[in-house]
Amino acid sequence: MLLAVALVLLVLASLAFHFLSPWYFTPLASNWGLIDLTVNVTFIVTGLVFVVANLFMAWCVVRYRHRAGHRADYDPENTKLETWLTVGTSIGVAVMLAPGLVVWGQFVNVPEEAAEFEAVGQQWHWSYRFPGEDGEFGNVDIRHTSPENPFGMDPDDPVGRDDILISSPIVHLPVDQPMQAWLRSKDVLHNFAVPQFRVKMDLVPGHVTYAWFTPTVVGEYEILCEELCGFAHHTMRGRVVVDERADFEAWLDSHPTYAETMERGQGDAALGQASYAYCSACHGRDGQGILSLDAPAIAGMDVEYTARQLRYYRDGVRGTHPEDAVGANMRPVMAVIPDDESILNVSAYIATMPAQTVEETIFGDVERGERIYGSCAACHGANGEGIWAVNAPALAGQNDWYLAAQLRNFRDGVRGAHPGDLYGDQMMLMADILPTDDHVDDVVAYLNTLSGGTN
Ligand code: HEC
Ligand code: HEC
Ligand SMILES: [Cu+2]
Repeated sequence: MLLAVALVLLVLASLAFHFLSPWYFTPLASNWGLIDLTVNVTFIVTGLVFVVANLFMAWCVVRYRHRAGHRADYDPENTKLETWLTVGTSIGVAVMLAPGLVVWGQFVNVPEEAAEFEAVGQQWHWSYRFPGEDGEFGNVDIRHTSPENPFGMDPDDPVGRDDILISSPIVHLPVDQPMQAWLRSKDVLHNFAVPQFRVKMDLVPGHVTYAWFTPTVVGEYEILCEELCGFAHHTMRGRVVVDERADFEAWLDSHPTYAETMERGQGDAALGQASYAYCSACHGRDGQGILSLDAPAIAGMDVEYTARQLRYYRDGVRGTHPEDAVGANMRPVMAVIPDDESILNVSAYIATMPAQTVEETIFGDVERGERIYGSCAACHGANGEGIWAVNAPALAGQNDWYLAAQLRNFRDGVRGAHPGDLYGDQMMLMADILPTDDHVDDVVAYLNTLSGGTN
């Protein structure tokens, strides 16, 4: 009797959860309403079977409970019942699968009028490419990939010269325009998914896959990497902004073509040296950092990373959180190097400065720190040397008090939460494994032991 009551309660609770749960579809923002239909059909068919089977079981438990003097019938063959069950099950399965096959047919057949773009996945970052004026993509090959050529563009292919390269994880798309997304991975399996579009497709290294959709609602949506296998894919977030056509075109025009990125160069260290005189007041003549001013070591820092941080300070992405009094120090500095070119020049100079030895000020449980750092090494390198391919800076050789302050900042959302902070989510999500200041000190104490060398 108790079992029967439990079964009925199970059914009621499941139904209540299904209808009252706050975890439901996000509002639809693409043409793929049919995907919702197939999911709903599956819910209805499996839901009916679930309710009927459990209530039937509850009824049997009561109706055929043990009673003295009663014996069960033995009925191993019942053709009528078996036919009935087989036909019923087949219809149920067919109803569930048939709409899916029809929708899949549409999902893999891209309409003629679709425009194209490419989404490139890498650990743990999205970037995008548009075909440019000729409407055709240039050749790419992983063998051409380098810090100067992150898309792996073939330098000898004239078709690729006008390709437009978007190295940020934020992409804009025009509303009501069917889009074919070509999906390319630079390293491991990834998965491109925009919940509001109901679109989801794997990126497979060595292949180019695709998905298509028509964004129907202007707005901003998150791109998720829904790859389960592997490390840190949940930190791989991008954003798609659906614009009116004119806004989209203005956005696209503001990005460089491949030919333009080649001409831009890597900054002039000699010119940058002149502006460094100003920086030395806080960061030290040799870029070793000065504790009393909270200014970190910067000598030898990677050009791309330095330039990105300087643009962040300039654009208010970093150093503007109300609790970031220390970061605010860098905001007025940017008046001295306001444009991208002078930022690149001073960054190029900083990269040429020999790394300095820094003093230890934080002592913690180095062994525990080493265990924690196991989760960081995939991005920052086993020796804390930094890995340009995943945009993670060197940590070894940095002042420990500065590292600890930054980790607390990421943990508390003081750094990284600004929507323009391209990799902030990654570090905010990673800082979850450093819940207390002791964890922070331990991992920083371990970083003090690392050489930073690449071997
Ligand atoms: C008034 C003192 C001061 C001056 C002048 C100054 N900085 Fe800074 N800088 C700081 C402080 C303090 C921080 C740490 C900010 C934070 O916590 O976000 C910092 C952070 C930085 C960072 C971020 C480092 C990292 O690892 O993320 C860079 C890059 C940087 N400064 C470059 C420069 C350059 C280039 C100049 C000269 C054009 C300069 N700074 C001038 C005080 C200064
Ligand atoms: C998924 C890759 C990834 C993982 C894992 C990761 N980081 Fe980072 N980390 C980054 C990236 C990318 C940046 C640069 C952020 C930016 O450009 O603003 C960064 C920045 C940092 C900074 C700021 C450095 C500076 O000079 O200001 C610190 C400190 C840091 N990470 C420590 C850690 C620690 C400790 C762990 C492990 C608990 C960790 N990271 C795990 C990707 C990662
Ligand atoms: Cu991924």
